[in-house]
Amino acid sequence: MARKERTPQERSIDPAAQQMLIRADKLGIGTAFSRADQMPACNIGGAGMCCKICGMGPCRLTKEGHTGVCGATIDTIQARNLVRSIAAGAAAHSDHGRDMAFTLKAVANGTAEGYRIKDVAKLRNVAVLYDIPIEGRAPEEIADELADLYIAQFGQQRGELAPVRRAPEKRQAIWREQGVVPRGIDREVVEALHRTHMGDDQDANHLMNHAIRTSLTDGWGGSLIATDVSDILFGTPAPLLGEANLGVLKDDMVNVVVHGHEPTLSEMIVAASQDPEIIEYAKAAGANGVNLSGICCTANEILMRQGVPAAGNFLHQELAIMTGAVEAMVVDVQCIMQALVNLADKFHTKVITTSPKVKITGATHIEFHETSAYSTAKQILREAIDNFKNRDTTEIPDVRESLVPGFSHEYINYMLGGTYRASFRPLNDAIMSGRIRGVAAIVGCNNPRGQQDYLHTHVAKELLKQDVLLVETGCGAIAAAKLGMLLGEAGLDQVGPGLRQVCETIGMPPVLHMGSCVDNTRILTVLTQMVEEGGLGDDIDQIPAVGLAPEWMSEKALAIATYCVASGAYVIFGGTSPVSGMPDKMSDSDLVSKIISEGWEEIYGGKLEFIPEVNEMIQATLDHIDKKRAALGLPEYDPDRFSRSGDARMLALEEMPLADRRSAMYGVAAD
Ligand code: SF4
Ligand code: MSK
Repeated sequence: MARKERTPQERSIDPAAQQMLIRADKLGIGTAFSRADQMPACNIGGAGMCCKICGMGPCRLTKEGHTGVCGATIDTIQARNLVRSIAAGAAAHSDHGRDMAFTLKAVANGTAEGYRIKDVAKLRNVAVLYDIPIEGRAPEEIADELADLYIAQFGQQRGELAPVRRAPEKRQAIWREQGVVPRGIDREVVEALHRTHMGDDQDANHLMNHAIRTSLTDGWGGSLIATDVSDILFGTPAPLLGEANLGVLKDDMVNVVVHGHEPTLSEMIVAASQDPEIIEYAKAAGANGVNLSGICCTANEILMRQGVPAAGNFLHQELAIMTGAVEAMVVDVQCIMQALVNLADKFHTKVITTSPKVKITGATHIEFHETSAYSTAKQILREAIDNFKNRDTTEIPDVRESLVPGFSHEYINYMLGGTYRASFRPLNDAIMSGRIRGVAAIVGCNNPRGQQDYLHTHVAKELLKQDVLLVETGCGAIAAAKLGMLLGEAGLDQVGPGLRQVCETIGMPPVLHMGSCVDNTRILTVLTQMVEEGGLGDDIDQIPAVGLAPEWMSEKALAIATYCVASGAYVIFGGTSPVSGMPDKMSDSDLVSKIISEGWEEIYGGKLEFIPEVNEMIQATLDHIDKKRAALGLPEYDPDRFSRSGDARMLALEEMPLADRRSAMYGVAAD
């Protein structure tokens, strides 16, 4: 039976999204939101109890004691399904990392058109981590050796993945003891597929061990490589002023929206959009130039480094086209809905696929290679400009928010201690004193089965009141941005007194936007540096910290969760568990759920839980933080120990309406 159709307000808390959903209803156009309403979720598949890996099935196991035709149990089937998802997520992130490493190699060898090494300091710092000599060598020489080392991680067959050495020593020892240190990225992903082929690994515990090993190829492998190389080539992010939401689209300009994940093409499009030749071409077409914006993590990549506005997160991809004002949506890899092509047909938008790995039936394909990057970027922009004349009526929601993104781990280190004594000491001290109760990372996707952005932002607001410092990435960060929560000190009146004092003293916002989904590795680096700083134990699992993905939907999210758990974190997901196994109590099997929670906690100190109810999610976060504080012997959290801000400027700001506060702080014009 189809679910009841939800109202626009029930589908999203975002007024821009609501406006576009009303427009969709008026025009009789479907979206992911309406399709989610019409498509009942499958209880059996959703709980991981359906196996279709061989032609004797599909086998749907619905009762305790049921087995598949081959005799596979619910536990085996759930574990196999989860391992496959984690392998797919790790593969997606890692293949992104591989392409970045190849681009670094091409730049080092002068064969990549338009690129250069922008952050030589980061290149040198990363090279030193792998004992690559840097003294007296040109950046290209160092980059060439680093690229070779990184490329080798994918095909390595034996030994240990090199970046694993960047984890705390105690953590590395746990992984070695458990035999889960990855040998090579591709090897572990291939082995995950082999083990889960019909008639192979059929022991849930043994399968879940490999889930850990596979996920580590992502967090301490492919994703980490992607972040390192992106910083080296395009610059390590530092705070700047940006804007988010559909109101960043412009009626008088050619709107080009870049969507997906990789920064290689989007960085070139940013550069090409400022080329005088392209600006002239746009003017000749009757527009005032090219207006670039992003969706999903491509948005985060160019927002963090260039301040290019974000048109929105995952569920905004269709809504951007719905404005009628987008000449081209340029996509690379991951999180791209096939629905875009049909939707674009109803407007004038061109969907342009660019990756050799991704074509979508009906889309225009302009393949991108780093050897001709700048020329391709200009060709894509010309296509968009040529399409400007086909624009019909538009409706751009007048909704946008300012934000301050750009908190790389390097910048956080600098911000806390200053150039000459960069250190995590002030953060550790603030946690130890109880001014900051703990840290939470709110990351991950949107899911149209829930109310867009509600869980992300509600959890964030409640944790801030409890003096929990927040770091955010991916679509969660864009959700917070759209609600004005990444506005630096302007949001401090929403924050508990201790956290507020720290933010005012250091001059940092209470919600730090750390980048895209591959940049979750920045969070691992911060946690490692907090351990190295001392005072919060000798491993990541001892830090009062929690990871949350309240609106997750992708397999990449499951890979991220698993590598964070393996690294010692408590990770809470909203929505439904892919291994719940008990919809309507059809089965009592919960072995895999127990392995990923209690089982992993016993070994790794971290655990993965699925908690759909928002208040329970918040309470579980606070309970875990307090438990870790107590284990470290830190004072019990007491909000009354720290009084209201004494900073007169802050108190004056607090009295102002939000729009005035923004203009007072950033010179941003009030709406
Ligand atoms: Fe069914 Fe076993 Fe084949 Fe899975 S592997 S589809 S459980 S017969
Ligand atoms: S884009 S993986 S919806 S965060 Fe990274 Fe957003 Fe999730 Fe895609």
